[in-house]
Amino acid sequence: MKLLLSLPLFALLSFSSAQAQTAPAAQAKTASAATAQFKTSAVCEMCKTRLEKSLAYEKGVQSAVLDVPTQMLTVTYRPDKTSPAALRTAVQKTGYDADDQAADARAYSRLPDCCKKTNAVH
Ligand SMILES: [Cu+2]
Repeated sequence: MKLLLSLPLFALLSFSSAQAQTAPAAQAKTASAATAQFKTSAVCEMCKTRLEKSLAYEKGVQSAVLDVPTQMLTVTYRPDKTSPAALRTAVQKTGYDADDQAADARAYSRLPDCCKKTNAVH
């Protein structure tokens, strides 16, 4: 999974750096994407929908996919528009833990009971 994700990313990165040497002006249009992964406290399909939607609205995010069984959120983003720290904060503000950072308490309190982190993944 990790290898499959990193291969196209590598191709994309080499493509844009090659382009940067020949046509710097074109680089902005084809800015490379980066990928970040966060371990979240998401437990169900509702969490998946909520998190993916929330991250999709974040500046610079190209895609966000949560794997419910592993609770891993994979975000593809534009490094010139956002950062892993900002994305982690977005996860927390949606009500979920992100790696070792605890969820925003108010957002977490608004989650339905089925989405509380005291539940096992279901
Ligand atoms: Cu849920």
